[in-house]
Amino acid sequence: MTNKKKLVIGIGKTGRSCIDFFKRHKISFKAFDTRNSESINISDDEKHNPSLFRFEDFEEEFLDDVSEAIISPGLNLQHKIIDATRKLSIPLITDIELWSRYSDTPIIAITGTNGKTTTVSMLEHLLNNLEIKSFACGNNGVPILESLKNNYEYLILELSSYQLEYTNKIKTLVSLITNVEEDHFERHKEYNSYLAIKKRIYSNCKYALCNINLNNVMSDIKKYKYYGFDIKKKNFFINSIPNNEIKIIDDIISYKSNSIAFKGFHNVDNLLAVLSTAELLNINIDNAMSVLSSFNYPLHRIQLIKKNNNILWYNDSKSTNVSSTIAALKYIKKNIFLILGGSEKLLDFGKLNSYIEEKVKMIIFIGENRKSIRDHIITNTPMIDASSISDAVEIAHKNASSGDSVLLSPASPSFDMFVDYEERGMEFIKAVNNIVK
Ligand code: UMA
Repeated sequence: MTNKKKLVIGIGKTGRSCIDFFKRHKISFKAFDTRNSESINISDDEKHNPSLFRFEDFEEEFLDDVSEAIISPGLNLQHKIIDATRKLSIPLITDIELWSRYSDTPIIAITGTNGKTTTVSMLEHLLNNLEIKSFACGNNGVPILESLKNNYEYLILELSSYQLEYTNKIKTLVSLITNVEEDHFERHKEYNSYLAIKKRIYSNCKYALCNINLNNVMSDIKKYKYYGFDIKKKNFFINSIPNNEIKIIDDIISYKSNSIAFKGFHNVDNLLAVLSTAELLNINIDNAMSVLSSFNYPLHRIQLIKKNNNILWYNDSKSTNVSSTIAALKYIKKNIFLILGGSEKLLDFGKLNSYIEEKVKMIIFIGENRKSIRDHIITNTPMIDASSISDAVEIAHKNASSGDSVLLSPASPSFDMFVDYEERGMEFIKAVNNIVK
């Protein structure tokens, strides 16, 4: 009888972590990626080993000895490999389900359109600084199987809608949604199906945490131990209870003797989410606030990179949807040169109109979706096309004057011009350092 194998579908970060795991545990596997072998990161041995590694296409016999398939989050469910596995009744799982067979470390799972990685990083900073050994993983770029190399008290798992769509009930201690704005309609089609996928995070949780703003669409999850966080009319809610001792003055939030600088009110929501989670883990606000005052925000999020001739230059390359660009436009007070655009995503750029009218002095377009954005924007604000990031920086440099801010906040993914948002942000920083002197 043939030795049955696991099939890894997709050889990106997730697939690679599965392959490494199977190798470490001497579990037989084979792998498939829909892309050409030249366009992914594989060794020569893997490239020339067709019995175990296939690219672009496969014949049905390739699946004959497969017992189970592990699917990557970015893979399109319409691909024929999915049909083929279903036809042969091969179970499809994700790396998260695979992980759960080897560990029962409690999970704090976090999803949301924006603020996921910031919230996950804040919580990881908090727990580790209190010597509660924790590990942040998932959509933040660290596949969950990596966590099996050490022992942790908690895993802080960032989940995208892509991961939630493919994963069955994930058992969690805390499940948290930061916010749900329009995003990823190219895959989930419309808001309600995107929201329904986000809510899967609660399917097997002990505590359900959510931004109070979403209360009206969360009635069905109130069967869990449900708590809300939010700032409402200057009241700060932690686990649904208003806290009168928290105060905000300018960009500083304080509680008793501890203060923390924050960047934009969206980050107050993120902080309240972390304080709510901390409380569920029996960490009091005093302790949490004192540790969080040393937290540094992740890069590429409204990151001030240069001040020159009283012009501020901000890198917000992480903005891959309209609502995160709105958050940046709310944060910067006025006179903004906005660098906008990237790869195509079905979003309503018209939502930017009122902010553009109020604050933006010039829009500089980069990326392939400039026409879609122009079609939505109604404004008298000058709009100009740039041929590259450095061209956009040149244009802003020539036109901006004292008191202005230049903001790269594309409201779009980066894949038309870059590997990812980090590369886009680094290119921007490089161009600013070269051009603005
Ligand atoms: N792909 C193919 N053929 C394949 C497999 C993948 O064409 O056979 C394509 C996908 O369509 C996608 C790309 O390759 O464009 C990467 O897909 P993947 O599933 O192999 O991705 P990984 O490299 O495993 O990275 C994934 C997450 N990426 C996606 O969900 C697209 C990473 O999130 C995550 O950090 C990583 O797992 C570790 O958990 C990135 C992301 O862009 C940051 N996430 C989206 C977001 O945040 O909006 C959802």
